[in-house]
Amino acid sequence: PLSLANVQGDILFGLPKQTQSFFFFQIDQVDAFRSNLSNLVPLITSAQQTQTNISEIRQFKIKNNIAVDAGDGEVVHPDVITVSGVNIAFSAKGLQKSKFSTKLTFMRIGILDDINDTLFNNGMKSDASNLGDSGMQQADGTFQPDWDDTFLQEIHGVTLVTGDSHDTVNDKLASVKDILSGTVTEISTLSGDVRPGDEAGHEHFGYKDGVSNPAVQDVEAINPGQATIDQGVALLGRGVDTATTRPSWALDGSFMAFRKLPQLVPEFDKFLLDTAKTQDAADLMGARFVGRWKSGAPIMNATTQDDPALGADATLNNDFKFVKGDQSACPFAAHIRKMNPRNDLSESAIQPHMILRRGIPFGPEVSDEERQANATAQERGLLFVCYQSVLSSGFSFLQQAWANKQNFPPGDSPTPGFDPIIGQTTSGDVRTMTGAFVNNTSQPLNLLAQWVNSKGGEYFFSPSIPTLQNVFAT
Ligand code: N7H
Repeated sequence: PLSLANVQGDILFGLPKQTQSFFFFQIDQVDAFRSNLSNLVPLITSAQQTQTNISEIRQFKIKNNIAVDAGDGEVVHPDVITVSGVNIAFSAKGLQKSKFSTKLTFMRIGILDDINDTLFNNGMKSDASNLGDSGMQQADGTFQPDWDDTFLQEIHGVTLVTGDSHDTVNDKLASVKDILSGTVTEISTLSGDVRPGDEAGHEHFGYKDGVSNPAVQDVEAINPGQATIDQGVALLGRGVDTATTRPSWALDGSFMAFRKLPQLVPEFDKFLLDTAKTQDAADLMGARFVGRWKSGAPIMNATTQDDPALGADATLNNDFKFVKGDQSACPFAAHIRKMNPRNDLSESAIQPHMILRRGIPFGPEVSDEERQANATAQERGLLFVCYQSVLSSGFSFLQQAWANKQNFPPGDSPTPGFDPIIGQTTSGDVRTMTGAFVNNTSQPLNLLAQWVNSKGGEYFFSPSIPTLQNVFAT
């Protein structure tokens, strides 16, 4: 049976965080790196430790009358409790470099150790054009995505450091760098922060995030309406994943998709107001884009206005289904309907595509100047992270086959169109959707712009702690 002590904490529960840094590195000295890794392993936060941390934070909040968070890794309020977390993950190039994978002979037991995930083996850059990222076809036939320099370089690994404050995270990150020093080169460190005050837990467009994540079978209690996924949808070598051939060291690991997703917030708000004319109508249209109001309340159960009590109640805020073939209450193309088409498809058809989301916002709050100019001057958005056992069923599938597909959910009339939040066109078509206008749901809306534009990322493998200790480290 699964032991929570073996799995890295971000996968199953989400490391608690007020702030988080992602330290992207290249491995220079393989043998020395592997030896230093053995000193890093004691710092790695397991799912068991994470579960304890989250329950301590919840107890503390209840005792002090602080609202308990319904979402993605408990948000730690600064100066309340000191907590930190460390996880580590490797790209395919990183594993090749350290001679574990892929299609290279596995050094210790002499088997061919292909981890058996083509998207992982090839890296995210090879997937960029399929995902619909903008970029240029090169003369040599390769696609050069319009990404930040960081992600155009060869990244071998990433260390995730989370905590209650910048001081905590910076101290912890300094220890990590110290342990790995001389064996890795830093490519870049990206940091994200929970938004301030009442916006805590909300992404930059203003919507509560981390409301809906599936529960993993036999790991978590579930709330009404929350899906339970087979352990093998999240973890390699478990449950349904045993059908795929994996090297033995892959057991209890998970693929982590990382994406840097800047968001054009004032532009998004201006589009809504220009299109809907009044602020109330703009708020409703925004909620119809997402499928939830800013509080997290699902529009299926709060059709005309936000209901903050509903948004905050974890026992109610996932307890809804869409009505197949009907977009009067929620557009077919709404982000949460595209990403989890409850009732549009059967439960068994959706389950293999479920992911565990662990992102964090980055960048400053929108300034008065940006608000007045309706134009972004400072980069902000989401450092998107999700875990799954098969990238071509999880992140990459959701982006390509559901968000970017105009006729998904299938069989609906009028055609749903693009996910207005994350849908991307691969052909340079204009993005349109139906269902945005509550009084005429068949009227198509030309979205005019794209407000989330990927600046890169990578596919990583987050190994089990025993594998880090006994196989990767020496
Ligand atoms: Fe999404 N947003 O603010 O609009 N997302 N998302 N996402 N997303 C969700 O249910 C957002 C992105 C999923 O089970 C909510 O937790 C933004 C990518 C999935 O009902 C909000 C960005 C992918 C769900 C947002 C972004 C997904 C989900 C509602 C990028 C995968 C759960 C809160 C900047 C390819 C669906 C919640 C369910 C929910 C937003 C990215 C997937 C508010 C701004 C790239 C599976």
